[in-house]
Amino acid sequence: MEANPIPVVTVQTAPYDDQKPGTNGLRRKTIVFESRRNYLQNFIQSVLSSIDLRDRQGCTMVVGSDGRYFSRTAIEVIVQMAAANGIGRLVIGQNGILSTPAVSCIIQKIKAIGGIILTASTKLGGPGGDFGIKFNGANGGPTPDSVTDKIFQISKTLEEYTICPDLRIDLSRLGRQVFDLENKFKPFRVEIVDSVDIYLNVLRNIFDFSAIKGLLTGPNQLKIRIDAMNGVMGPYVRKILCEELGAPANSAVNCVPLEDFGGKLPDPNLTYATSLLEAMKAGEHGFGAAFDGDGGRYMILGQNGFFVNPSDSLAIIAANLPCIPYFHQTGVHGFARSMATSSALERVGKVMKVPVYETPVGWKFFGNLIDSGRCSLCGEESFATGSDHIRDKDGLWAVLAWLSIIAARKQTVEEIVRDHWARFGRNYYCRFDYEEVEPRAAFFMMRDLEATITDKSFASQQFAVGNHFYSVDKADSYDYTDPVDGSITKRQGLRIIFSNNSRIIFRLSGTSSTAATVRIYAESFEKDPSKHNREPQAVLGPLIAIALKLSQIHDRTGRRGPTVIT
Ligand code: VG1
Repeated sequence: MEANPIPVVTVQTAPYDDQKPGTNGLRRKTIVFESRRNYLQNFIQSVLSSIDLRDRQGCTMVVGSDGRYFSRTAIEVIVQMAAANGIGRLVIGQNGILSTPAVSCIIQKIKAIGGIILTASTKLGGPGGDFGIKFNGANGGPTPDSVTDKIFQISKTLEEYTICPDLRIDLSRLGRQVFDLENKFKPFRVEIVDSVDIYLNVLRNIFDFSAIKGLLTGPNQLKIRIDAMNGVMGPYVRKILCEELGAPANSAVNCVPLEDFGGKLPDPNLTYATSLLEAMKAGEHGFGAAFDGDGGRYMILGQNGFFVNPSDSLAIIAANLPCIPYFHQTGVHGFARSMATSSALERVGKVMKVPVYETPVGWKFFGNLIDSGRCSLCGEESFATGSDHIRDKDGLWAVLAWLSIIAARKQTVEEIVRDHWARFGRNYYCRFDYEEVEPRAAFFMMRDLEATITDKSFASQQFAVGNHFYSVDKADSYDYTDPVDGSITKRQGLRIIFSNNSRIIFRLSGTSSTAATVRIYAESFEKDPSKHNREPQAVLGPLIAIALKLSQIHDRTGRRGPTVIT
């Protein structure tokens, strides 16, 4: 304990009008946090003030980061402000490192009031990159709009914040650090915890570790390659997959968390996880996976680089839940997917007689469904899957789910996927991203498109592209009513659903730090197994053509094509 109590000071500040959290937290260019006066402090004060004073006094919060540049500076400020604002205890990952699923898991385990995660997920790190702040609530999951709206309201009129500028902690030293504060009766405590242990213990009770170990060791071992992309997952991959489950040390690559992720985007898809793709194409490994910066998202590849579409991955895990011991205890109550995710999950739900919920994009919408016992498994097309074991997306959980399925079914990744298609049909799916679009151009394009598709005449519209015909079944701007608390979230994307089960969806991303990103999602269903071998983009070509024509996106944004296709 310090000899003299640490002073608590109040600092005058001026509010910002742009601190509205997006799909998951506040994301800005790092330079915005670094150079705009009190930009970080203002937002943290708004987050802390959003917690009712009675709940805040003496409570516990969790803090972690994906290790990106500026995280350490931000953690220091958060610690100083948490202390000054009456938080009793902070639990922080060693060296500031905690994956998003680990934070969610620790919040639940220790009954914390919430947690702050410093990450911009898949976005570039470093001084020229992005920085972000996610705020998860007492259930462990991303806070709903009611909370983020409150934070935004507070931030717009904020005039001061409180801080203990002299409080210093040692992020590297495991264990408890206690501080006496001026004018506070109770000491403020910080607990530095191992980044992996608590989360690992939860996974141990979910999966059959010995079955997975059997798969990864011995003469007939499955050779795996796991790419942590220099994000937060390195320590988790090493400890859990290598040390605990026996995968050889050289199966894990890029396992040192770097402040700039080695200059690459920690985005696990075919565009950015190219080194994994190349390695898998060599044919030596039977299973490959990559993670994003904060460990929520994952990509699965089979031998020779066979790609598992994330919407398919969700459906396949759903269909194979009995391979995971956890679900024998808890049962399977329901599934959920975001509206942009393919409807492959519905086909599984139908066969398993399990309800499937559709939500807007963003994990925060799954929270109520899971908390109320309606949902056991959920996911998004953006390479994210999770279950009711925690309240956030969990990339490593999904990888262990896949390994459990492989161990139980004794099939390759490709065989499992092809069997699934043969049984349920194949939902061809792809997403076009137009990044860094001029915001006004994107806004007006969406506004006009909304007018077009919600016009009465559109409902009877038919389209012919080559010899393909599509007639509109339903077109709307997607509004969501939460089945648990009845809250309504409006205008979450533009949907065109055709009578042959094909769909096109348009939406503006809520995670870009500058400019706008337009996403176009296309899906069509094919029952006939003899037609399951096609290239998704070829199959979806006619739908994409309709999408481009209706939106006029190329004319309106001055683009010739998308920046990324997944
Ligand atoms: C994207 C994804 C969405 C995901 C969100 C946060 O949002 O599409 O599925 O939940 O990122 O992901 P948007 O608004 O840009 O489409 V994460 O990995 O930062 O928690």
